[in-house]
This record gives sequence, C-alpha cells and structure tokens, in this order.
Amino acid sequence: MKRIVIAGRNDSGKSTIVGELYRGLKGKEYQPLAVGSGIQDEKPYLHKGIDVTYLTIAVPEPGKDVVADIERVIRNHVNQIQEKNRLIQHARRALEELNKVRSVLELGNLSQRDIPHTSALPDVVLIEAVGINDGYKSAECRKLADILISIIPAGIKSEIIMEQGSILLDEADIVVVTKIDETPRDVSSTTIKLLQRIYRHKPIIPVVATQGVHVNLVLEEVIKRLNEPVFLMDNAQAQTQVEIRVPKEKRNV
Ligand SMILES: Nc1nc2c(ncn2[C@@H]2O[C@H](COP(=O)(O)OP(=O)(O)OP(=O)(O)O)[C@@H](O)[C@H]2O)c(=O)[nH]1
Ligand SMILES: [Mg+2]
Repeated sequence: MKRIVIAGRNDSGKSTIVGELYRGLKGKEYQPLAVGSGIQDEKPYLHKGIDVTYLTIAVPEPGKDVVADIERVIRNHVNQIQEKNRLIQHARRALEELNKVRSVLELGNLSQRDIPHTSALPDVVLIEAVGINDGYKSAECRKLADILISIIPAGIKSEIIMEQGSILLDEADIVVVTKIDETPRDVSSTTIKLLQRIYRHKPIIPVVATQGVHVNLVLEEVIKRLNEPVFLMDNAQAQTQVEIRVPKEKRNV
C-alpha cells in the first residue's frame, strides 16, 4: 500500500489537505486510510467526512522508530477491518442457516437487513506527520513516504525556505502553498516565486485548502504518481510475495 505523507509546520493546513485528498481519492475509486499523528486529529477528520472505519491514529513515542510504529498501526488497522468483515460474513452465514431451519418449521425468514455490509480494504494511506516548529528538517517523513507532500503556509518567512538541510522541501514530491487567501498578495507571490526558483522541477501548487481551491491539482499530481510504472511494478511484486507467503490451507478462505 502506497503511503502519502503530508508534512509541514504546525497549523499550516495539513489536516485540511488530508481531508480534501481523502475525498478526492475516494471520488477516483481509491479507498484511503487516514492516519493522524495524535488524538487531536480524530475530530477534525470526522468533521471533514473521513469515515471512522478508515481513520486511525499513530502516536509516535519520542525516540522510537516512527516508521516502524506507523507500519504497525496500519497493519493493525487493516487486520481490524478484516476481522470485522469475517464476523459479518459469519453472521450472514449463521442467519442463512437459521432461516433454513425456520423455513422447515414454517416460521418465516428473518431479514439480513440489520447485518452491515463488509468494508473494502484500504488501498492507499494518507499520513499526517506531526507538525514541526523549526524549519523543514524531518528525515523520517521522507523515509516513510512513497509520495511526500510538504505544506507551506504562504506567509512563511523566506529565511525558513532558504535554510540549509530542509529535507522536507528538498525531497518533497509535491509542494503545496496554503492560505493564499489570507496572505497579502505580494507576500504569497514572493513565497511562490522563491520556491519555484529553488525547486524548478517540482510541482508547486498554491491552494485555498479550506475552500478546496486548486486541491484538484494536488490530487492530479498524487494520482499521477500512484500510477507511475515503478509504483505499479512494486505493487505487483508485493502481491506475488503475499501469494507465496500465504499457506495453502489459508487460501480461498
Ligand atoms: N484561510 C485559510 N485557512 C486555512 C487554509 N488551510 C488551512 N486553514 C486553516 O488553518 C487552520 C489550521 O489548519 P489545519 O488543517 O488544522 O492545520 P495543521 O497543519 O493540520 O495543524 P496542526 O495539525 O495543528 O499542526 C485551520 O483553522 C484551517 O481552517 C487555507 O488555505 N486558507
Ligand atoms: Mg493537523
């Protein structure tokens, strides 16, 4: 499963972008799993229409390996969905059996209506990284991400963009500049031009995240990367490996 990491400063608009991308990806027939970086993310995600089935939280402990921790959280959450699906299927089968008996006894069938449907498994992960205060220097986000999106508020100081060793900017796949609606025009324009000058070959996309303005451009860039041949090849390989690892008796379950 490809991991899209949304990283950036505190209050820059990361959660808002996660919500927008979740909706956009769903609209394109993907099923994202949203991973927040703290309990405070849960309520805003639900508010943004992220289904509770596809929402989880990873709280990395200081000093612990964030990447491994998030992998564990994703695995656990997918297992939970699978386990719930299994229970639902059991319930359906049990009810069918019961209805057979009821029909013999001429008692009439009970409805399956109250049993929920199974949930599709997520096929892509949206991870909001912990907000950072000092520059853009978090190597972990790059390690974690197949697609790294760095969020920069339009009003940011130019010195921060120009700092040495800003791995989140240097290595971002997509740079999103937020809050262009509430930032004076000359300031936004300086930020965007500076980014374009330093990162000539990166998509740099100014948005009004809260109103969804230009978020479709971010979505296009994400989908382009999800469809890149190298990604597809990775997926095919991962699937073959899973096939090989599944013991025979567990197949066709
Ligand atoms: N005007 C305006 N407000 C925005 C924009 N993007 C986000 N906001 C607002 O900025 C505030 C912070 O947005 P969040 O999406 O919570 O930012 P965050 O980076 O997730 O914040 P933390 O997780 O606390 O670091 C919220 O009040 C948003 O409504 C934007 O493009 N324009
Ligand atoms: Mg947030």
